Amino acid sequence: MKGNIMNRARKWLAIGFATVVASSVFYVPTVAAHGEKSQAAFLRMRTIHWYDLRWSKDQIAVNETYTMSGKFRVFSDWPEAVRHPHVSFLNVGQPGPVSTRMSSYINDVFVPRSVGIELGGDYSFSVELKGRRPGTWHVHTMMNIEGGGPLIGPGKYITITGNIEDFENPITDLTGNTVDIERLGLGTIVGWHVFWYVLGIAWMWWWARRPMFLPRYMRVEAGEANDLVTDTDKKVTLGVMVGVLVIVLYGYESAEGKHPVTVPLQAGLLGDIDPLPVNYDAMVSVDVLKANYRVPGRTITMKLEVTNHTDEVISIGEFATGGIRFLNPDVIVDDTDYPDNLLAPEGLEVSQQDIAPGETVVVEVAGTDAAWEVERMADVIYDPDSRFGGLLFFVDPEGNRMPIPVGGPLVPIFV
Ligand SMILES: [Cu+2]
Repeated sequence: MKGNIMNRARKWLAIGFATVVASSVFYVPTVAAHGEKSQAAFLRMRTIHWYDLRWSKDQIAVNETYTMSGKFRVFSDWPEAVRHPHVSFLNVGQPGPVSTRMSSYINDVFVPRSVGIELGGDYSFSVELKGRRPGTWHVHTMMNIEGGGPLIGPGKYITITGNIEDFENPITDLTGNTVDIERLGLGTIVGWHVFWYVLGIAWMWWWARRPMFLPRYMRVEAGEANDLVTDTDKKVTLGVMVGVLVIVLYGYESAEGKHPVTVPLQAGLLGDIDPLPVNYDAMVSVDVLKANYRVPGRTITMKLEVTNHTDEVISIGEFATGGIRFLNPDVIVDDTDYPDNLLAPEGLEVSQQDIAPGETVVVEVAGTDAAWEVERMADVIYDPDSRFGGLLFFVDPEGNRMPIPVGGPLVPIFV
C-alpha cells in the first residue's frame, strides 16, 4: 500500500518535472514587460502621462552617451492610492547600471535629488545616459513618488556594444583632481577591509591554537581559570590593543592628509518645480460624456464634447494612455521611432477630425490596438476604481500639438 503511494507520487513528480522542462523549452519571450504591466491599469492611466518622447540613439558603444527626453503631464485627477507627488524622483528603469546616468533635468532644473511637481502641470525632462554594460536593454522613463511607488513610463530597447572593461567614468572634483569613479578608492576599500579582517582572524587563531572548549571548561570549573591566560597572552593582548588604536589613528591622519577637503553627503528636497508656462487646457476643453471598453476586447470608446477656444482649425490626432499611443494617421505620423509594442499607428478612429475655431462638437473617438490587452489596460476590470485618464492630442495647422487631459468613469461592455 505504502509502496503504491510512493510510486504514484514519483509518477506525478516526473510528469510535473517534464511539464516544467517542456514549457520552458517551448516558451520564447518576445516583448518583455518590466514591471509596469502588472501594475493596476487605473493607476497607470491617472498618474504621469509621458509624451513627446525622444531617444537620441538606440545603438551605442560602451562610454558613448544618449539622451532620453520628452515631456510629462501630471494628471490632475490623481488617484487616492498614490500620495501627491511633492517628493518625486526622476529615475530610469533599467536592469541595474547597464548605463550610468550622467545628468537629469526637469524644466532645465538639474535634479540629482527629489523634487515636487504639481498636479495638472506639464514638464519637460531629459536624462543623459552613458553605455556601460554590453547587451540589449529595455530602458524606461520612470518617476518614483514617495508614498506611492514607481510610476513606469514607456520602455525602449537600447543596444550597447563593446566591453565593460573599457568603461570609464571620469569626473574632475573641486580640488582639480580628475578621478575615475568606476574604480575610485577601490584599492583603499579592499586593502583596509582585508587588513582588519586578517587581524580579526589572527586574534582568533592566537587563542584557537590551544584546545578551546572542554579542557578550558573543566579547568574553569576546577577553579584554575587564571592559569588559562599566560603572561605571553597578556603581552599580545596589550600589543593588539595599542596597535589597533595606533593604526586607527594613523589611518585617520593619512586619510585627512590625502583628502584635506571633504563635504558631507548632499541631500534634501529641491522643492517644487513650476510647470511649463503653457496652459494647454485653456486652448481646448473636452468633456467626457461617456467612455466604455469591451470585455474581452482591445478597444476603448469615448463620446466627447469638444470646444475649440483657439482661432485655428484643430484636428484630433492622438489618444495616449498608460504609454500606449493610438494615432489618427491622417493627422499624426510617428517620427520618433516610438516602441512598436506601444504604438498603434492607425489605432484611432474619430467621427469628426477637424474642429473649427469657436465650435463645440460631440465627437465619438475609438482607440483600438492589441496593446490595450497586451499592456493589460483591459485589466481595469479588476481595479477597484474603474476610471480612466489619458491625453487627447489636438494638432493645429502648423503641426503644434496640444495635450488635453480626458478622464472619468470607464464602463465595461460585456455583450
Ligand atoms: Cu521594460
